[in-house]
Amino acid sequence: MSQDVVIHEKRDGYSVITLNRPDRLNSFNEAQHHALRAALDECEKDANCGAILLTGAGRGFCAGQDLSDRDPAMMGERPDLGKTLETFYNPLVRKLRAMDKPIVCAVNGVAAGAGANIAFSCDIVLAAKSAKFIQAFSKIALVPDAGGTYWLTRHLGEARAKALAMTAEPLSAEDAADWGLIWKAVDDDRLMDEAIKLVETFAKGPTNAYALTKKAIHEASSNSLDAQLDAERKYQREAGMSDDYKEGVAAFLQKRPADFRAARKG
Ligand code: T3D
Repeated sequence: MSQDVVIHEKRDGYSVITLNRPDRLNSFNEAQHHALRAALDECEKDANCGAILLTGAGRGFCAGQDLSDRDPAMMGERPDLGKTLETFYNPLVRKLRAMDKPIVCAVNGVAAGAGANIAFSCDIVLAAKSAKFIQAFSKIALVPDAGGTYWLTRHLGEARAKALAMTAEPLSAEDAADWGLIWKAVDDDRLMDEAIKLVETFAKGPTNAYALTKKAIHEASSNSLDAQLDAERKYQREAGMSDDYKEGVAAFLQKRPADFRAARKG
């Protein structure tokens, strides 16, 4: 029986999606792309899913493209990698970015090539202290993809972006956190507990406000201050009309914890 290359567990208010090809460090073949896309589509449509946790099985998070599917000895002609990006990696990054639910990524081990950049495409990245991020592309004569040139340059600036991409030197989880590329590096044995705590908080939280916050922050990197103030006005107007906002303020005034999930159910 073939194993599930992606495991999708639906829990109370959130989903855990685990890349599951541990013997290949969860590198992507087409089956894993399709399964991950299906899991994310399901989360998107599921009103009971308020947050997503993405992680990897075994000792790695994801080693990018499965290179055994690119073996020159097996391929008749040179591959059109632009096509594979357009078919698989680009839609994946766009989907993670546009998802209206928070996505927490728990990087449990090495994240290399597109695997690193898929992690950076999530909203909040926690990594085990033993994990490393490797822009492995230059080792096989490729260019960083899955948003790598974007994330590295935005978060780190050109100097560090170019050095990481051109040397393929591993970046430790702690340096990634110190450099502002991820949220936190945590002790290995604490990683899943911390990540679950976070998604549980998001699952109980104001889903629509999170979605609007994501949009506003994404727009900030290309907006002027004026345009950003306008965006904040637009999103705050929408947030202020929500049942979640009514519940948040009522709970504050009544000195009790807010119950957004009950408020949304009416
Ligand atoms: O092609 C397109 O469509 C374009 C898109 C490209 C996106 C990309 O991601 S390109 C970059 C592809 N990824 C890499 O180049 C990384 C390759 N892997 C590594 O450099 C190393 O495995 C790591 C640094 C990630 C980890 O090293 P280490 O020493 O901890 O583990 P290992 O022994 O190298 O790997 C363990 C096993 O996983 C091993 O198999 P084996 O010997 O036990 O049977 C290894 O071959 C396999 N593995 C690791 N990465 C990949 C892989 N198999 C296929 N593809 C991989 N990417």
